[in-house]
Amino acid sequence: MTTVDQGVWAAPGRINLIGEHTDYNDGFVLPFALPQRTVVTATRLDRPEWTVTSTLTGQTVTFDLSEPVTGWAAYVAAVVWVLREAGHEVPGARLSIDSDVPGGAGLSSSAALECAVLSALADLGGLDIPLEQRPLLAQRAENVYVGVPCGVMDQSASTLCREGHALFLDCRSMATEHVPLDLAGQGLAILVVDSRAPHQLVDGEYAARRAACERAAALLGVAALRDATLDDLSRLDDELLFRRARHVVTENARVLDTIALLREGRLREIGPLMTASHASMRDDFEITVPEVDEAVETALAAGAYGARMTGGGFGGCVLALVEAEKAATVADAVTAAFAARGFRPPATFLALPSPGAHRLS
Ligand code: GAF
Repeated sequence: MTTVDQGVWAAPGRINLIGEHTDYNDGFVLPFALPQRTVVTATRLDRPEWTVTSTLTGQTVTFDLSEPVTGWAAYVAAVVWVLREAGHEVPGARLSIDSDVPGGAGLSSSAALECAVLSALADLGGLDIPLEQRPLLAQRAENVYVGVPCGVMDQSASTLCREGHALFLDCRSMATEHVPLDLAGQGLAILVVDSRAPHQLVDGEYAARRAACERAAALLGVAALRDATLDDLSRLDDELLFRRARHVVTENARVLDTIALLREGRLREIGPLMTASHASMRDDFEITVPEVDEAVETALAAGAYGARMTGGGFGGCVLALVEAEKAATVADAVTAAFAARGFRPPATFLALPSPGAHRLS
């Protein structure tokens, strides 16, 4: 592979149609990439040193990996680290980073950064890294270097998604199917409501959910909750573990039901599955907050076919499947409901299935 002196690369944020907290249980997810993306302008250097500037904050960080890197630049250092660890000769680089993926909104701004940097470094160095290996590398960078125990969904979506499609991913085999998601063709829209309730994966709750799932799987004697049935769960004496596991088992089934409908082009009919997913996250997995519950209930009352929180939880965004012509009415209803409850005004936008990471110039 030939090296590149400089260029511009982009990787998107994502929204997840359905399949939450299933990825690290070897289960199924169905995200699609957003138009919002992180853009990295990069120049190769002739020494093993990385200088990273965030155009958002104006901060510049230089590192050579001899010392630990913390803060936002850790996500960049993590990618350099993981590529080196995988045996690649990573080129030094000057990187300028810009992004319109909202941070802390559950739209995968971290994965967008990792995947954009990975694309840039791979091309600058002429590194031969097949696309399908990149999500696992980026996930490992985040798990091991940054210390966030995330699954592989976000990095997969940011890397592998295609315009106009959702990505059906089996997180055990890493098999993918690009499922057409022709919202406009069916007169539909996906309205995103950013509740603006802060969301933070590193605060322990995410790790606690993951640990509970692993404990449940161990008690059931299965490799992962992907392998458990609802009947199996009756063997769990601990009521909390039972509910955590029930979320995962039922959520995997909902992803498969959703896929079956999408393959037949029956988009409107996925609404009840989305809403059931939200109820499961609220009642069994206990990862919702009043703002996202309000957004879901109001969207449904205003005519959405289905609505659910997306991402790790404890804040972040809700997506609602609506008739395109009703999107503004539903958005206004949610904004009014937030005002009535004294919540911060939400941000709303329509989600368009967009391409995964690629070189811009
Ligand atoms: C976060 C994680 F990064 C993902 O891996 C996934 O677990 C998601 O929360 C919940 O579905 O985005």
